[in-house]
Amino acid sequence: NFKESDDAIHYRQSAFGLIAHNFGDMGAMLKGKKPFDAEVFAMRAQNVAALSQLPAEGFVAGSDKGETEALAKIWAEKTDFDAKMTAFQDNAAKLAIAAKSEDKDAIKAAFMNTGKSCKGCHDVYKKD
Ligand code: ASC
Repeated sequence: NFKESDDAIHYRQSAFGLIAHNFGDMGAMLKGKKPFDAEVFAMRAQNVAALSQLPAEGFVAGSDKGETEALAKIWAEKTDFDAKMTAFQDNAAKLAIAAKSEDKDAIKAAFMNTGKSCKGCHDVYKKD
C-alpha cells in the first residue's frame, strides 16, 4: 500500500519513534527518574500495545535499501523476524493488562519482558 519504499521506511520509523517515546516514559517512572503515575503509565502501556501493531506493515520487500538501521537480514529471515515482532506485540498486550492492576511487581515484570522483546530483535536485526 506504499507508493515508494521510502514511505514504508518513514511509516515504520514513525511508529518506532512513538513506541520509544511511550516506552521510555514508562521506564523513567519504573526507574524512579520521575514519580510513578498509574494512570499515565496505563495510558502509555495502552499506546505501546496499539502502536506495536504498526511497524510490521512498513517492512515491505525492497525497503532494505538506503540509510536505515534495518539490516537486510530481516528480509532474509523474515519468518523469524515476524515471530519476534509477534512476541513483542504479545508482551506489549500483557503489559497493557498488567498496567491496569495495582500489582507493581507484575507491572515491572511485564515491562521487562517487553523491553527484552525490543532488545532481542534489535540485537539481531538493527544496525548498532
Ligand atoms: C527503550 C528503547 C529501546 C528499548 C530497549 C529495551 O526505551 O528505546 O530500544 O527500550 O532498550 O532493552
